[in-house]
Amino acid sequence: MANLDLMNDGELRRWILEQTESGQHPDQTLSELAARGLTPEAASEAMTRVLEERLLELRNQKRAGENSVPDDHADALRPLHRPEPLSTGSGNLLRVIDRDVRVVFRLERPRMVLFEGFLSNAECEELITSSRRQMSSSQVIDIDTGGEKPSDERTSSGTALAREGTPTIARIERRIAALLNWPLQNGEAIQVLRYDIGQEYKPHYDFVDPALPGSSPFLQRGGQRVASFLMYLNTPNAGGSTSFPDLGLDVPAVKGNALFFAYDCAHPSSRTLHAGMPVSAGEKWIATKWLRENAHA
Ligand code: PD2
Ligand code: ZN
Repeated sequence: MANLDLMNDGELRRWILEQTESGQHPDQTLSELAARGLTPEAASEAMTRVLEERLLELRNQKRAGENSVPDDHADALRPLHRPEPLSTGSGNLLRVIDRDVRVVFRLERPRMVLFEGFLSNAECEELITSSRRQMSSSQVIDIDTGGEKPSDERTSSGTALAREGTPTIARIERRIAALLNWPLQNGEAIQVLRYDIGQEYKPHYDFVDPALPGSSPFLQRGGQRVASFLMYLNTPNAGGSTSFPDLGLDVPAVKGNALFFAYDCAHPSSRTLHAGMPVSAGEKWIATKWLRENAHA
């Protein structure tokens, strides 16, 4: 890379686009900019401006019918309309329909909030008891066919709970919809997952890559995923945190807590790479609700 000091705006723009299009992680591009003297704020501002302008350019090209770049590339960078949790105002407590929920922390990019006491002990226990009998090995989406397949990346077992299938499920789903101000119909069925010792979900994104052929059936039913809502149903004896390698953040699994995070686009620049860390003692139970752009019938 040429010396940044000697680069004009156009060269800087070209360089940022080259790094991004070659698949370089945005954090790496940001650190290279910082290493060459830009403050973190200026580096982040330059990246955001360049990528947003490029996105606009791609959209305009598409509209003008001169789509010389593959459609799907623009699709991954398309800004997603996503849920925004209720605000607590100046405190950290929220009344969500029937429960007092406490905000433990909030992050701006990616948008993430950890809630304490989202589920009662009785709700956690009921979800575990009603799922225990119907667990099977967890699967991942098959990017070639759009079906599902087992994977060494995800070694838990799980089950899906029909939307509004019991009064408890319906109550929890209404609470999620109210907290996130997002239609209940735009939520997938809750998945309950169990991890035994050594089981994990290796780093992954929860959205699908629109460029891959297997993503079409997934996207046709409700559009892209825009956010994840993870509810911890027990506190494992050791291990089992949810970790975000790009953020250096590790969220411990604590019974009743819920972790929300949203993706501003279906691309690694959303900084939502995350993993379910291996359980090292006891077992871990979670319930996950993924939110879609549109109704998920
Ligand atoms: O179990 C978890 O903590 C976890 C972490 C990341 C679950 C998922 N992702 C998932 O089911 O997508
Ligand atoms: Zn995940």
